[in-house]
Amino acid sequence: MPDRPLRLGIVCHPSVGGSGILASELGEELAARGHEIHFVSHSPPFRMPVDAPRIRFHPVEVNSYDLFKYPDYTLPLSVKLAEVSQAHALDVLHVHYAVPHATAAMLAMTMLPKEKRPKVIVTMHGTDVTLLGCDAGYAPAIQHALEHADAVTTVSHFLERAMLERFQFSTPVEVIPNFFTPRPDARPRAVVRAELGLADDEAMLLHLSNLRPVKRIDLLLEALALLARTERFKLVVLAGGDFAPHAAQARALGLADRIIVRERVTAIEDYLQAADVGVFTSQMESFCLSILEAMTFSCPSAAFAVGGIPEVIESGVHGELVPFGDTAALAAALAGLLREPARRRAMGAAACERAHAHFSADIIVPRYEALYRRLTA
Ligand code: GMT
Repeated sequence: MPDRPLRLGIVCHPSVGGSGILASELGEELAARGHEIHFVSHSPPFRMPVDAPRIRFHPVEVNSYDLFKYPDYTLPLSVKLAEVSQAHALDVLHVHYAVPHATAAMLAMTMLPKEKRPKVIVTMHGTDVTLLGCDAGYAPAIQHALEHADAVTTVSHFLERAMLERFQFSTPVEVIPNFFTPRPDARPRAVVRAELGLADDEAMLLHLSNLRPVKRIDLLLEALALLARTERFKLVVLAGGDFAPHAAQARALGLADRIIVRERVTAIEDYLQAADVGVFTSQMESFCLSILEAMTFSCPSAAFAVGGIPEVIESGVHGELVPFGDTAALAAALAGLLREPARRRAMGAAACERAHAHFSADIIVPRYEALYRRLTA
């Protein structure tokens, strides 16, 4: 008899950030494979499909009370998780990003009779280890929640090592890398380039991120100022945050008319397929979903070799990696890619092949399904 579809709860931060995007896409893929998906968050996740079959969204209502200086989200989330787990007889509750989701899930389980508790999986995404994991106000709570989960996953071996250095717990850990499935209905490359006002001899560089401090937009602009001395290009920024704080630096470096910002774009595929090179300057990435998104469109990237990025691309094969902070080396790597279109295309093709072979939904989603099945067997 075939395995019955599973009833799965997914908890994530809904804003533009890697963990929420990955969680939304995982939910979408699992629903397409016949499972019933229940997203729980304070707002619908950024890339969650609306009106898709077998996908439901359960909002967490956060009230503000005069007594509290700061509104509390963890308790209403835990109550909602207990309610949804029981009402929909969830098999698994998969929480993405430990804070505060893993603690809320743990608390929710203690509100339910043992036989009604779904298995809890915590996926660590990055700053829940590398930033909050170093904060004395959070670390003990993260460790406690990891100890009480049924399974923990991380998105790279780098993050697994970082997590095991910081936290002691006995729950089994599995590395399941990120995946990306591009949507098909992209506008033609020429139409997108025309929309952006790109001349025929102008290269299109692409940066996608939430622009948080860890993305080091200051270094991105420094590298591009060096590149601008010799190359013709425009940088398109698909921004999940406000670019305004960086505008003064861009102007001071003479880059103002070379930067095009598009905010909260959902059809990222339009821009990915039109781009020549991706450029990323984070000081830390556990994986860097944006590099993978570019890879699936045969777009090689230049980036700093930090965190899990070298697990995603090999320098010189699928893109170029340079030491963190070396903006001159980054500019030189970018100039090389722009001047040698044949090498750039070969790297793009290798990147695309690697994305499909290692980081596609067909490879990764069955690994999550297998984990769910093992836990619920
Ligand atoms: O940095 C972001 O874009 C947000 C952050 C998140 O958790 O939402 O991203 C982290 O998770 C992504 C998905 O697993 C990873 O691809 C990113 O590398 C990771 N970011 C950091 O570690 C800084």
